[in-house]
Order: sequence, then structure tokens, then C-alpha cells
Amino acid sequence: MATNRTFTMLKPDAVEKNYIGPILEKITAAGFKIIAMKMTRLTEAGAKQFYEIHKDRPFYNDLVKFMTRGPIVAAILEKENAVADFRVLIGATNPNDAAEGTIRKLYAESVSFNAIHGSDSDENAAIESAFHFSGREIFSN
Ligand code: IDP
Ligand code: MG
Repeated sequence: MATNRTFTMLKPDAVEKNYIGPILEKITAAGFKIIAMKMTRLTEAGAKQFYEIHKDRPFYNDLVKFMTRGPIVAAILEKENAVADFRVLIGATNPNDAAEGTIRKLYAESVSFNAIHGSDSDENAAIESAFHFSGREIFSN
């Protein structure tokens, strides 16, 4: 069966709280294979570009400020049905609405500071992956 890919970032709040290990454990235990990964920090211009789709939303400036306040961990994940299965694993955007056992339920503090990103489509997974990784940083079979 064909595998496909999604893109994730462990956001600054998760890195600050030392949740990199537990979150990666949840991701790999759920069957996702890490095929690219780095710790990095978004610039203001980078965060604005990454979240450009939200530029007219009231929370846009706060989101850019949050996403640039410290390091993130970016990764590309491979699994059958990766995009949809990963959205289930991370849970709803607002951790108050997230299902028990999801990463946001366990590790997010609020809708603004919600620990983790997951792509919402195959197309965006490809765009977001290319934003962070060059071809030779991606290790797939
Ligand atoms: P998603 O991350 O679950 O796909 P989006 O609607 O794409 O959610 O929003 C992107 C990010 O913007 C969220 O993960 C969260 O960090 C932030 N965000 C979304 N909605 C709100 C809000 O109502 N208030 C503050 N921040 C928000
Ligand atoms: Mg989204």
C-alpha cells in the first residue's frame, strides 16, 4: 500500500516545556516514520509566510510572535494516510476540545499555545516540507 507524508512542527511552547521526547514517542508509537527532522527557529518573515493563509485572522500577529519566540522541531513523517491520521493523533486546535490521549490534550495549554502543528492536506504537507527541508535532508526508501 502506498505511504504518504505529512509535515509537523513541535511549537515553541512544547520545546520550552521539554516535551520533545514524549511527543516524538507518541508520534513513532502511532506508526509514523520520521524521514526528516531538525531543531530550528522561525524568523518573523518565515512565520508570516508559513501562516500566510491566516493573515486576515485576528490572532495572526500573536501567532507570528508565538511561533518565533523560541526554537521549534520540524519533521516530515511517513505513514499510510499520513495527513488525516496525524490530525487525529494531534487532536483539535483547541486542547479543550481535543480527544483524550491526543497530543494537544496531553501537552497543549490553550488554543494559542497548542504544542504542535500538523498539515491539513497532502498539498500543504508538500509545501510546508519544502519550506523547511531540502531534498538531501529527506530520508525515504
Ligand atoms: P490547526 O493548527 O489545528 O490546523 P489553524 O486553524 O490552522 O489550526 O490555526 C493555526 C494556528 O493558529 C493554531 O494551531 C493556533 O496556534 C493558532 N490559532 C488558531 N485559532 C486560534 C484562535 O482562535 N486564537 C488564537 N490562536 C489561534
Ligand atoms: Mg491549520
